[in-house]
Amino acid sequence: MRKPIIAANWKMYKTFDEAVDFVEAIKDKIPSAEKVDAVVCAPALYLPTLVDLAKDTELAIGAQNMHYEEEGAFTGEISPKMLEAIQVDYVIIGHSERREYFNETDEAVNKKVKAALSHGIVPIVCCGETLEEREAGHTEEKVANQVKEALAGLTEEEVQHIVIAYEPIWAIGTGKTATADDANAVCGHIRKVVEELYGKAAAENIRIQYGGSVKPENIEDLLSKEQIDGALVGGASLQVESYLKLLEAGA
Ligand code: G2H
Repeated sequence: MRKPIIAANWKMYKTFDEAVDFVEAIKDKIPSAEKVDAVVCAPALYLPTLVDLAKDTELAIGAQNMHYEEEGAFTGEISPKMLEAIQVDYVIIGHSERREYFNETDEAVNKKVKAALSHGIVPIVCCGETLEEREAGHTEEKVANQVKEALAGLTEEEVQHIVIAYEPIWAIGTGKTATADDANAVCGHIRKVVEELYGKAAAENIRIQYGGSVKPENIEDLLSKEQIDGALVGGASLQVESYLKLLEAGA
């Protein structure tokens, strides 16, 4: 059985004080990590403080992006070595907003996935189709290609440690959610792609989240599906009550 993983993606929201208050408010109310992995992916600026606050609790802290190089002349960037040094557990890689607004390519995503793994950080690798691609019947092909490119060159062992987030772009922040059956079908297709590339064990162990307007009202339906192992949540992860309800649904 795969353990659900519910990850908050705060994006570029919350001041420092708001972030600290949020973690203070939830840290002792999180369901056991034996039942659900609870993650908050916060703005980079807040990571050391939040990691410290979350120490000895069931909450894990993640970054929303990183560079693939260890260090170098890359003004404004943050490296996997830096994240590892402050004990960040997860990093979101290849979110559609980064692909769209920051020209992140499949090749860069692949380098970042490898860099995260080599620094002991679990990458949450995002994939998903546009509305145009969905309407043209290209959803499966699009996500299969993104997943193949993102995982290229990984070992069977490494693949089992990553998390994939299927996020149809048309469902992000729009209030439109894929139906649970549609999301389940695409997650199942992604698992099949992983099986073709890395075998049955890797496919059975890899966790695949759904993301895109997940909220307390729809998460139970999504998580009841066999192929969906959790959620990557933006808007509904910003309020304490709502995030705790999402975690309860996963537990
Ligand atoms: C998709 C998701 C979080 P939201 O980007 O990754 O955001 O839940 O607001 O659609």
